[in-house]
Amino acid sequence: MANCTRREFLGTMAMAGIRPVEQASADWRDQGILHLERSPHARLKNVPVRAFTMAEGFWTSRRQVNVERSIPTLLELLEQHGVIDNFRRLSGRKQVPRRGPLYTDSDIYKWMEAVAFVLQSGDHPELRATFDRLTEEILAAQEPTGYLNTYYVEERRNLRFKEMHRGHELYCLGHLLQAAIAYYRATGSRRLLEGGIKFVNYLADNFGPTKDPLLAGHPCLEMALVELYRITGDRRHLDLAGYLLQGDGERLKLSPAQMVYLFSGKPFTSRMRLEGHAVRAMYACCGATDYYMETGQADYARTLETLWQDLVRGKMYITGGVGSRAQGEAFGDPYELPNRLAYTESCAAIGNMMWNWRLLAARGEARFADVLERALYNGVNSGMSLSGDLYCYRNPLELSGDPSDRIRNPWYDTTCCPPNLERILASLPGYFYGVSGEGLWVHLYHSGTLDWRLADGTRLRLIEQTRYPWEGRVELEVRPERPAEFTLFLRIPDWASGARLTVNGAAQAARAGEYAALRRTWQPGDRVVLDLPMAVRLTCANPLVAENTGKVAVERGPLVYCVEQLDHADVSIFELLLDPAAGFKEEFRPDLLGGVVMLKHRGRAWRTPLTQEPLYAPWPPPRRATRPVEVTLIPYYTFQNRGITAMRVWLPVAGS
Ligand code: FUB
Ligand code: ZN
Repeated sequence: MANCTRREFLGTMAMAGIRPVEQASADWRDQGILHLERSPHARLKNVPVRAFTMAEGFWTSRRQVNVERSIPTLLELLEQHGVIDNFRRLSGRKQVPRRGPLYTDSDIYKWMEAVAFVLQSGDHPELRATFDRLTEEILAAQEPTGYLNTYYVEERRNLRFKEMHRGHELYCLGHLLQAAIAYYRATGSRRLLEGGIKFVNYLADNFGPTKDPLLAGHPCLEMALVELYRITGDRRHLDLAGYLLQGDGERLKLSPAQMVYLFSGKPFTSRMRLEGHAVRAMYACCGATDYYMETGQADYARTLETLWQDLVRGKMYITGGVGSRAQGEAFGDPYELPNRLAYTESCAAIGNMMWNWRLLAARGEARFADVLERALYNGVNSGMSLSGDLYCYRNPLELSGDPSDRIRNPWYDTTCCPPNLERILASLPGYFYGVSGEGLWVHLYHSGTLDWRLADGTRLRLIEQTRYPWEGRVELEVRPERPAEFTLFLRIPDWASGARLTVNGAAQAARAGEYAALRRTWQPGDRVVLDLPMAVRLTCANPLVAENTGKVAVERGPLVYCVEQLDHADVSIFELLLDPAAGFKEEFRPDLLGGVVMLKHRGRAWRTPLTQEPLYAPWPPPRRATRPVEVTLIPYYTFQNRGITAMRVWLPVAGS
C-alpha cells in the first residue's frame, strides 16, 4: 500500500474480487460457529457462542468437565506422544524424530479449536496463553511459501501433494483454519489465521483447474475454506472450496473405488448415496452445504437432499451414529446397521451433527434439528466418558462384555475423536438458537440466558428454565429491549406428539416435527411454557434392519436407553425380553452416572437359558416359557462408565 492511496488500494482489491477484511467481517465477537450474516442462501444466521450463557443443567456439567479435565489431560497426552514436538523439530527447537501417523497435526489443531471455543464463552488466561504459545510453535515450523505440515518434510518432501489419496495435508490445513477462525472469534487475534491464509493462498496460486490438480483426500478443508471466505471475503477461498468439491480425480487418475472411499475426487453433485469412509463423507457434506449457502447452486441443493434422505432412510443408527463397517470405516448398504459390529466413530456422529447444523441453517426445517439432537445426545455424547478423560472411538449399540474389549480409552494412535468431542462440547452454546429476518429460533433446550439481538438490531434477552432432557417442561421469559413484533420459533421435536404450548397462559398450536411459530408483539416479561411429553417410547426398526427384527429400542425424550449386564446379576442381558404391557418406572437418580433418569421395567427372561438349546433345530421353534425379571435401563450415552460390561440397546419383545 506504500505507493497507492487507500482508495486506490480498495479499488484494486474490489477488482480482484476481494472484500477488505474490515468490510467483509462483522465484529469478530458477533460471529457464530458459522458466520452466515452475508450468506445469501442461509435462511438462519448463527448466534455467537458467547451470547448464550448456559445455567446449571445437563450440558453444563459435561462442559465443565471438558474444561477442567478433558482439555488439560489431552494436552499432556498430545505432548507425551510427540505431537507438538513434531513442530518443534522443524523449527530446530528440539532434535527428535517425527512421531505418530501422518495426520497428527490435525489433532493439536482440533484441541486448539476446543480451547478457542472455550474462550468464546469466557476468558481463561492460562488457556489463552497456551494457545498463543502453541501458535508460535506451529508458525515457527511454517515454510516461507506458507506450506505447513510436519510429515511431508525432509526425505518425504518430494511426496508433497503427490499422494493426496492418503496424505491428509489439506485435512490438517482444514483443522488449522478451524482452530484459527474459532480463536479469532474468541479474541480478535489473527496470528494463526494469517498463517493459515498464507498456506491457502499458496494452494490457490499453484493448484486448480488450469494449474496442478489437487485432491481433498480427506474432506475438511472445504468447509474451513468457506468459513474463511466468510471472514476474508476473498473469492479465491470460496472458489478453492468449489474446486475441491468438484473434484479433479480424472487428472489425478483416481480409481472409482478410491473416489468412493475418499468421498472426494469426483463432482459432489454426482453423488447419489452416502458411501465410503463415513467421516470423509460427512465432512464433504458439511463443505458442500456451506458452499451451497454461498452460491445457491441448485445441483448442490438436490444432491444434499438426496444424500440426506439416504442417511435417514437406511444408514443412520438410532443414536445418530453413522458408519456401519469397520472395513474402510465406512457406510454400509441401506439397512446394514449391525449393532455389535457398528463402527459408528465419534467423529462420524460429530460430522453428522455438523452437517445437519448446516442444513438447518440453509433450510430452517425441524427435521435437521431432530437429527442433530439425536446425534448430540446419544452418538456424540457417548464418545466422552463422564470422567472426561476416556473416549470412545467406536460407539457400538451392543457389547459382549469381553474384558479385552476396552471401548473407552484415554488415547488412540489415531486420536481424532478425543479433541473432536472436546471442540463440540466447547462450542455447544452456539447450537441452541438461530436468527432470521422473521425472528428468533430455539432449536434445543437448556437453562440459561440468551443475550442477543433480532435481525433488525433490537436487543433481546431470553431467559430459559428447564430440567430437559430429564423433564419436559421448558419455561421461557422473553425480554426484548422494547415491545417488538417478531416470531419466536420453538422446535417441537419429532418424538413430541402431544406437546403443549402456552403464551402468557393462552394455548398455542404445537405440532411434533415442526417449529411452532409464535408471531406477536412481544412485551418484556412475556412468558412461554412448553411441555414436551417425556413418556417412555418403544421404537422399532424397519424389518429390513435384519438384526433388529422382533426388537425394540427404549427412548425417553431425546435419549436412547440401553441395558448393562452389571445391573442384572441374575440374568444375562442377552436373555432379556421387554414386556410392552408392563410400563416403565422412571426415577431420577442424582447419585448414578452423574445424575440420570433410570428406568425400571418388569420384563421377562427365558426360563431355560437359550445357551442350553442347540444351535439349529427343526422348525417350528419350541414354545418357550419365560419368567418375570427386573430390568434396569440407563441412558445409552453413559454405557461402560462403571467398567467393562455387556451392553445392549435393541431388546427383544416378549410374545413377538
Ligand atoms: O484420517 C483421519 C481420521 O482418522 C479420520 O477422520 C478417522 O476416521 C480416522 O480414520
Ligand atoms: Zn475420530
